[in-house]
Amino acid sequence: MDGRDLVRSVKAVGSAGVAQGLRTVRAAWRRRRADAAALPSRGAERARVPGSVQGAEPGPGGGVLRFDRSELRIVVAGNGAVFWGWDGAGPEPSYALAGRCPEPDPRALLEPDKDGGWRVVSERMTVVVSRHGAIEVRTPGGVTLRRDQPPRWWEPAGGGPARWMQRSQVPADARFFGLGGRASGPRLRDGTYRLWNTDPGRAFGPGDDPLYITMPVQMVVADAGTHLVFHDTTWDGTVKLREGEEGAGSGHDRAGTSELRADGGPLRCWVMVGTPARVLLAWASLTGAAAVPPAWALGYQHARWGFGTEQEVRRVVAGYQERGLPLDAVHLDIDHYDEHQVFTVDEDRFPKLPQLAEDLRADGIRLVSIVDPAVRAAPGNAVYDAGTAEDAFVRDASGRVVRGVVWPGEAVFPDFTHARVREWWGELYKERLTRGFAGFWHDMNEPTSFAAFGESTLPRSARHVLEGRGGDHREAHNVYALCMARAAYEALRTLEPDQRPFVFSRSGWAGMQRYGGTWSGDVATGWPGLRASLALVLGLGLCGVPYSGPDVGGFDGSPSPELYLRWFQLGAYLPLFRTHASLRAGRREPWEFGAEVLEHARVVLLERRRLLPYFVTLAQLARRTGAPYVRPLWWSAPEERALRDCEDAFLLGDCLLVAPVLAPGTDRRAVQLPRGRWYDTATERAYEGPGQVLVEAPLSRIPVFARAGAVIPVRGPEGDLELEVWAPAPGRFGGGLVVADAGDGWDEPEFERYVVRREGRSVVVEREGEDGVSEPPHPVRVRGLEPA
Ligand code: NBV
Repeated sequence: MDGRDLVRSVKAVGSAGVAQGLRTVRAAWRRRRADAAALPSRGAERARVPGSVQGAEPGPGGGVLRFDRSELRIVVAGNGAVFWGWDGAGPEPSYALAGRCPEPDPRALLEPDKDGGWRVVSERMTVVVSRHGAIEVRTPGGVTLRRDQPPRWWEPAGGGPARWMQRSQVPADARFFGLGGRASGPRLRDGTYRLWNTDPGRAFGPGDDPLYITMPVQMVVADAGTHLVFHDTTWDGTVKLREGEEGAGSGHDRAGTSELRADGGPLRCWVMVGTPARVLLAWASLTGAAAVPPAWALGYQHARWGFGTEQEVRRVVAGYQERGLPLDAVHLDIDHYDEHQVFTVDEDRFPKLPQLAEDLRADGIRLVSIVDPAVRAAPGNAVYDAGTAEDAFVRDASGRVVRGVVWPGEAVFPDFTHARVREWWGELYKERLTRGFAGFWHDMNEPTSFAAFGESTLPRSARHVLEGRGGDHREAHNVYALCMARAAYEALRTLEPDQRPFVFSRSGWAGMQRYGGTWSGDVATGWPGLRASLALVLGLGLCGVPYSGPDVGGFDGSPSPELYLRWFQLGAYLPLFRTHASLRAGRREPWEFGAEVLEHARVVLLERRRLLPYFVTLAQLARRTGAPYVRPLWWSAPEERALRDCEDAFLLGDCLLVAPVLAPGTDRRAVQLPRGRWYDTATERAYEGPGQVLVEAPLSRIPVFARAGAVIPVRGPEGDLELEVWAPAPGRFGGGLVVADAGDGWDEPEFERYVVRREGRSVVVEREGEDGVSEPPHPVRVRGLEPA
């Protein structure tokens, strides 16, 4: 490290100053030394491929194929997904799977194929394995969706984990999505994407990769069909993507390629085939249903790093109330802690927190607390003392507790991969509940530990329990936050059994939706950051994480009034709608940007509140079906290429199409409409898709379209549920599902199904039940009918 690095590291930790800077230097050295001692360099490596197939053993749902130097296990599961694992890898254990692996599909059989290969035929796909171990996934109609070449391994001659590589081909027209939260998406362009959860250490933009959530989950969309592939390894790795090229009818297409390299872990994967909806349903059945946030977490939330005092919180809340602006939650950041120590409160600046929480609660506003995993390593700090007694903290290979540096200074890290530690940690949320907090915001859990040089995380050699199997940070890193979320979620279920927990986490991994959602992290203030906000939400949704949203206004600096407003207008249609900013950033309250912005922001807030029942419905549907609230335009028509390439608009559920403004100086914009009739909700003017239309996008609003025939549950003026129904085109039908709010507990809500038909100049709306149709139990307002 040179002097410049030192200066940078001191700056990076801001006001904590020089002492903290020096700690980060020491921590970086410690990290380097620990890894050098415990992780021998790989040395000479032997490369290996499977060789030729020697025999097959059919089993339930598939079977095992024996190759010269490896073994391949294939199982088609009852949910339609197919699993295969090399070198004897089975589906379990896995951090991604929810509970036990689905049962094999007894109808899927392993049979000989031509040229000495084998195949497994199932209802949704055919998997063909060549004599040398190439694997092809075909649609039931025989079209190839993916072809994996035989994998390769590199084994260190002196023992240790084998690295591996899997190269795959996809159709020339295919587009890639997913891989966790990628700021450059949602369509993943050619490039190399790393699989290692990373705090970029500064506000990020579309060019920054990787970020806090990485997942080996790819959604591949092609004319021939959509598939999701999940390589179930938590180890560091990369995915190199290259989109294909079509030879314009010349017959010389170049296939798209995806090349996955992992530093270790089993070589195993799951593939799901079908429509996007089917694929995500299968993914959810594999990795778990998404937690449904309490209704208030589907409202508008305001956060701030640096409220500083209770009075300031009250002042800001009063600012919303005086102006008649709805507000559902306030988030307290690390500055409310006593010297940045988790599970403490600075009693001087926040002397009556429970009172504050109670007062806010009386006004319908919940308090949310940030929770950082790092614990200040100082005897006398109760969490440190208890964790030490509990032997809860991560140790290095020689048995010493690993020390890193985070906000509270020298810090230690709970090992969340240990059930006992999760239980201990979960109990600590009792303190938060007693203070009056109703929700939890997990930060810094990549995990981040500041380092003056090298990676800002724990040493790779640090030991983890990994549910009793034992291993090191190379394997545990990517699931650290997932396990932390599990600790909180499971504890909250016992601590407050009649409330659905609200947990959202900066980092995570496949399956994190079981415990809650996430947010953008420190998205840079600027138009590119605004675009990245949408990319992240869309990409995460396609990886099964439906609840997320950006720091509206961006994390750092000060957005222009225009940028702030456009961000606010977008944020209102995303699941997590939250303004937030850094300690030294400018204000983010809607009245801080002038009278005009305030008026437009008020409209936005009222509209979000009006749409709350629709968000409740979408949250329930996400739980039941795996479909994210926010979906790419190609969701229902992946074969429409113009939709596949559209990245600046999205579907909110089945009913709405939102076309945010993502560039300055805009007063109109082009919108790509999917097939069918769409109404501009502001003017009720009807447009016929598919095709592109140009619509007004004045500063006062962003274009939002409703699908003809849609039934949208909204909050009426008295707070009751109403149905907003958009007229089907003449001769057409419509309808949809509405899930009424059954409170923030665990009562099963009722799913109401509506059908809509057009009868001449009028629209008939009926509820469909087991004993036929009936009048809707809510007031109905029909929109979009052209005047007589
Ligand atoms: O806790 C402070 C911030 C928080 O406001 C932000 O939302 C997180 O993403 N936190 C990061 C740590 C400091 C980042 C510079």
